[in-house]
Amino acid sequence: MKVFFIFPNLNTVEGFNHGVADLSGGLKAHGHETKLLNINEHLYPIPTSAEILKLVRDYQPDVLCFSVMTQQYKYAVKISKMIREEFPSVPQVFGGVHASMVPEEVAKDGYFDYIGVGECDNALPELVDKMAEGKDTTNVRNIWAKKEGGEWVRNPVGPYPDLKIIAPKDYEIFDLEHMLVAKSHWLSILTSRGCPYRCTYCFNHEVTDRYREEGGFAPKDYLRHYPIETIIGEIEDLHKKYDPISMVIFDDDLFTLNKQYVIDFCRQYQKSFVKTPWVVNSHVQTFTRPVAQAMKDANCLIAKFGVESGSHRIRKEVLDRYMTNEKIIQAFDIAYEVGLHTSAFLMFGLPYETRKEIQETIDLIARIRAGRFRWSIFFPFPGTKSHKICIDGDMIDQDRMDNLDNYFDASCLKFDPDTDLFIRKCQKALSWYINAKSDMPTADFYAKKVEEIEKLNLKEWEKRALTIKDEDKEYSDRFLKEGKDHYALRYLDVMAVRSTWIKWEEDLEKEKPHAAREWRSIPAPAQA
Ligand code: B12
Ligand code: SF4
Repeated sequence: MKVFFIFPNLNTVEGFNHGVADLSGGLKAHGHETKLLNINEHLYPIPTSAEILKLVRDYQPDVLCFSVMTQQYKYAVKISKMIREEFPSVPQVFGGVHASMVPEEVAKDGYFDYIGVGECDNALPELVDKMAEGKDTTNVRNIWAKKEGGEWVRNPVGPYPDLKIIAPKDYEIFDLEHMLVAKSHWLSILTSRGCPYRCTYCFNHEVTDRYREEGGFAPKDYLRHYPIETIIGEIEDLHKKYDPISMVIFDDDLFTLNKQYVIDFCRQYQKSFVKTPWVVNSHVQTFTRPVAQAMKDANCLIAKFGVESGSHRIRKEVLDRYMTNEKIIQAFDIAYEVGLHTSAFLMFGLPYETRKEIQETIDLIARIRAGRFRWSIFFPFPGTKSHKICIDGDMIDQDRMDNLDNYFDASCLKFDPDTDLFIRKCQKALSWYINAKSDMPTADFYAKKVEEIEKLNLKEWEKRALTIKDEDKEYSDRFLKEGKDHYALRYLDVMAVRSTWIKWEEDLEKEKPHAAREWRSIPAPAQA
């Protein structure tokens, strides 16, 4: 069978989709053929409707498979309807995070013929096999099937797929060469699936609840690692095929969860011919000194942490994140002691968050002196506990939510005007607020800038907001020349990077232009 994947991925990062790579690998192992339409403006011009239809016409698929996150749902539906008009008999399967979170809503909308719920590595090949053999397709675990008349058969999920035996990922379905160039030669890899925590804004608690309720599968079984040899093999193969790779980015929810796995992995990585620096998501609760040291010894460059909020109350009462500020500070200190650069993820505009509590986040980031930080404005993903918190508190401005296709631009929660304005200011100028609270030599300068913008009302701010990015660059260029430490916007509009790193990167570029793989030979700044 010919299976055509569509990955709508607009107005967001040009990410690799591990789910599609896994599913395509599984389908190929069952003898099927696959193709992907990866729609992302950073990678390719956005295809017109006519171009999408032509692609489908040229490929003549037997099945269409959509892999979709929540904020892409509306766009996916638009494409689905358009294809359906010309190809009414090609079955359409809808899967991905949105399907797993709110399958009932997708079923109610009724646009698709099948909905994949949860991890479909075994289910999708089984479904496509059955289609090929003309067998009954309404009894596949993890797959909801629409019968004639529109009624749905809701099959329960099957066991979590065993990562030790699933088919190899199909990296080739992506135009990886092209993607790597667009992503500064950063290669995404996944070494595990699952997370034991239950943060209210994340989809993991919903996944484990569904697997427990529908199949009796224990939450602990959600956590799985690929065998280390498999991952090292993948990384080595990809290095041989796609040269140069400047950084390996491990996309796992939580790379440092299993201490022994990390230590063993680091040992194996050191033995490999691949010496590329790497980046991981870590967790302050599981980031111990031996783990950090093993990572550093194996050429890890950046450890990223979800800090999210500096307010203990918000973390505990709204986010279900039970770490203390001391624990957060300790994790960052460990990273600096062993020489790792750090990155902190932050969120603001959280349910019931006050202006004072947002300020606590600013203070904490200034205190821990993260190497970089990236922020987002809270978005209540349907199906999560945080969404329920917002519904129960009547906090969602539905119009705003319906028109938001990302979680960077604005809040869709109803805040009082003062907090709302503060959120808007932080959205553009968070790094100025953090610089102002830091102990860096530029703190006074940024404190004056903050004072300036704090005086502006909404209308005045809307005008000033347009110049913040250029102003930030101007100040940063000046301070870089003067050798004065500060954070500046870099890479994204919602990321600020410490000037020690910016300077390091600039020096490297001067010294070894484009010799990305050589970067490792010059130690990166962990912390000034
Ligand atoms: C790795 C990762 C990334 C990577 C890679 C993204 C990717 N698409 O693979 C990067 C860094 C690029 C990324 C970016 C973003 N991410 Co992200 N990411 C993750 C993370 C940590 C793991 C995803 C993963 O690879 N899982 C393992 C694979 C195998 O699972 P999977 O992709 O879900 O695929 C399985 C099933 O969904 C299903 N399936 C998938 N597609 C299809 C299609 C069909 C037809 C069928 C039947 C089944 C099916 O079968 C697959 C195999 O088992 C998850 C959290 C998590 N634990 O999943 C967040 C998560 C998916 N990300 C999230 C978000 C919000 C984003 C961003 C929007 C963030 C941003 N603002 O930039 C962007 C969006 C980019 C994009 N559209 O891909 C949210 C999504 C929430 C939602 N309800 O939509 C999650 C769930 C985290 C959270 N907040 O809860 N992300
Ligand atoms: S620790 Fe990260 S991946 Fe795990 S539940 Fe919380 S937000 Fe999700």
